[in-house]
Amino acid sequence: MRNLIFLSVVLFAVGACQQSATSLVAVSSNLDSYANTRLHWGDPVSIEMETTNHDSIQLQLNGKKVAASNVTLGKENSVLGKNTLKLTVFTGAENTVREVSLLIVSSQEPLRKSYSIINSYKHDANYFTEGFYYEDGLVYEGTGLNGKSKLVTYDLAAAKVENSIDIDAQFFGEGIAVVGDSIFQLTYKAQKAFIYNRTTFEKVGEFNVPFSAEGWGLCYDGKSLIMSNGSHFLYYINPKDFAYTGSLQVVDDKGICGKLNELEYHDGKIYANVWYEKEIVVINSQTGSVEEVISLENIPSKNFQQGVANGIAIKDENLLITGKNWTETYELQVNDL
Ligand SMILES: [Ca+2]
Repeated sequence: MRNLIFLSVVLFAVGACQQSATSLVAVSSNLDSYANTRLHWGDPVSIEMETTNHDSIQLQLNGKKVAASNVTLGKENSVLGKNTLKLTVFTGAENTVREVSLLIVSSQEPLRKSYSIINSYKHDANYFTEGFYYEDGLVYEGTGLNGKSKLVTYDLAAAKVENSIDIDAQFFGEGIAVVGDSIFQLTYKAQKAFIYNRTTFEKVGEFNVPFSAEGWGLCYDGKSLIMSNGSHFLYYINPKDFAYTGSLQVVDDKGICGKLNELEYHDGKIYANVWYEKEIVVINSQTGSVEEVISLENIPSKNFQQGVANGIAIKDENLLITGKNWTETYELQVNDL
């Protein structure tokens, strides 16, 4: 929030305000003119309105009452992405409501990051990659498709499987996240997630995703599980009690950034591949702004003929990228990862 936004309401009380409260109230405003506008933090928003015969008016931004004029908007009362501005005109027992969705986009074009491919490793082409994580020489991978879904860990360099567990055929495995001694694994449409002991792969629990959504990607920021569902929303879940704790909308300078898929968290940033795009977006985990883009155009195109780049992991200060049924995993040295 660099500048103040003043929301000014110009109220023209046309006609006799002392008329009977049962009279129909007429409201016209410029609210709708903001429906198809890309706004930025710092832009002035000025609502002009005319009414007849009203008692009072109220403006709410994202459900919170704001002053009718000279209101300072900030991160505390608006978000990047879609916001709801609601105008209510009270006349006696009658309420007239006007509502508009305000789209606030990022003010800066994402930086396009350069990188070098410094290594490649064998990736099992049977793996329909849905979740991907790396630590201490080991890859943890969750795979999808009914009847083929599994959780597997293997040595990255030797491609030697250390542990593997098949998922019941009724479930389609999705994103995974490592939380301490546990591995969490989402499923696609069942709204169910499984928890495994990280060392033994023994299943130690499961829970229902606390809202109605498909499960796509999953990562962990040290406090919350972060889940994607193919939209531009990321959803936060407490891994201790499985409660929904909030969401983040992802936008760039042009608009919402949807089709977010596999996720990885690193150092305040969320890395996500965009379904069927050859790019990784790097998201500010506080604001949802896409600040950087890593194009995967330099990765041999044969891989994308097999499937989407649905495996993102951090290896030290490098990025590991693989995809559904790819034969290789690539290590990318990215400038300032
Ligand atoms: Ca990942």
